[in-house]
Amino acid sequence: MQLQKLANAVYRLTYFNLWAKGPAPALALSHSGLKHELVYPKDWSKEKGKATFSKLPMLQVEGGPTISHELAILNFIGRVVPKMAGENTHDYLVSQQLMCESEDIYAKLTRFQPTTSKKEKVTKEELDAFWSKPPNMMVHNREQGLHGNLRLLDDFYETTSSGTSIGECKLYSTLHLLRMIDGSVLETYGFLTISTKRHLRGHLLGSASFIPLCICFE
Ligand SMILES: N[C@@H](CCC(=O)N[C@@H](CS)C(=O)NCC(=O)O)C(=O)O
Repeated sequence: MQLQKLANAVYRLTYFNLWAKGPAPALALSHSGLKHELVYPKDWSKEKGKATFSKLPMLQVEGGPTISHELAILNFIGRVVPKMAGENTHDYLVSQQLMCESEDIYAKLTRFQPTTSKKEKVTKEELDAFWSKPPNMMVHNREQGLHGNLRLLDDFYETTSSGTSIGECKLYSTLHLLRMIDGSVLETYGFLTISTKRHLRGHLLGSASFIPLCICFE
């Protein structure tokens, strides 16, 4: 399918009623201007076997491809709508790096943080250490805990000219996820707090609010 056709196609994003890996693509679709709808799976136990890679989120293009994996979906939206990827090299690189650092945080949450369906993943001491601050920035990044990533993001201090690139959609989705677990998590981070307030209170949450999403990590 040619890019011109993709730009005019209708998109369907399927994801669970959870604030986890669906919101960033939903935000990106919303900012992209692409025609789209957001749906929950009707009966996941029946649909799982048919879904590419057997998981969600999944983006279907009417008359075109189906894409799995959150980051692949975000990058695809950036390919169809170049302003979402970042139109100059600076914006592209900022967007990609914010997206990848945010995914690092998500991966750590998956490892440590209890979810509604899986309560105990690590010991209480390990979970406390994961949330403790200030982080020791001299140890291997997998041992730094959550605040190691937040410190690095805050120091990175870069945005794209639009502020709503795919990387920023992933970043704000991730920061909001953290704030759903602990409302004070960003208190000591000037840049992240300002950016989050500006973007989450404004159009980002507003545009995603038509699909209700529950807490996933507790
Ligand atoms: N690498 C994938 C991971 C997706 C994933 O783990 N999806 C979970 C929900 S967050 C899922 O579909 N779980 C239901 C299942 O596996 O049956 C991505 O980044 O999109």
